[in-house]
Amino acid sequence: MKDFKLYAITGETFHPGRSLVDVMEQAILGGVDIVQLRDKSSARAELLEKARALRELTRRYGVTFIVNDHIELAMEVDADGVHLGQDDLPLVEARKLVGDKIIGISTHAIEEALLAESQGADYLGVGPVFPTTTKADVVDPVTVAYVREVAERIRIPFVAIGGIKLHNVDEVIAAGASRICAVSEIVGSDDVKGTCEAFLKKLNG
Ligand code: TZP
Ligand code: MG
Repeated sequence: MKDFKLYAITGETFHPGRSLVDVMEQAILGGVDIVQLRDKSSARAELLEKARALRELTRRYGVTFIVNDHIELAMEVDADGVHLGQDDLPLVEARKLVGDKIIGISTHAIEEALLAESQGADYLGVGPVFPTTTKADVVDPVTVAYVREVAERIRIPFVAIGGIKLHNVDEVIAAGASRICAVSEIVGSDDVKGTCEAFLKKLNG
């Protein structure tokens, strides 16, 4: 997959009154290179509409587009890939459905990371690094110790996620992360573009 540094996930509850496409466009203008549609509440028709709109937006800017959970929706809109958690369809089964599209896997422990790598994941999510309220039923924070362990033992790209803010991202980078994902800090910002630029400045150190 095309390499990336800053990964933004949608979170519409963080930007009431601003449209999904406008907010994600600001993120792209700020330098985000992956956009993920993550939406746990919309019905299928609405989800499809959002996926189509974000596919059009990301294609226009040459940005990678990932759909969370919904493999067949990802195929329908020709997303670049899917992101799956430990309780979603197993990677080996998902691979049969998506072919060479990107598969990202959320991991919370090194055993999960090693397994996903050996089964052909394209990238790993590593988190939640810090406490977060963005995700319901989230597992306990994995802390930067897990980031460090993954940085030492995993060869495929990984992205740190969960409670990452401009004020704590330095710790995550110091632990070995060179790719960062954030939801609330980016899409809930009054200055989405500026926040992304500030993250990238830190990542480019
Ligand atoms: N997966 C692990 S933590 C998380 C997801 C989707 C939410 C991260 O949101 P935030 O607002 O950046 O803490
Ligand atoms: Mg999932």
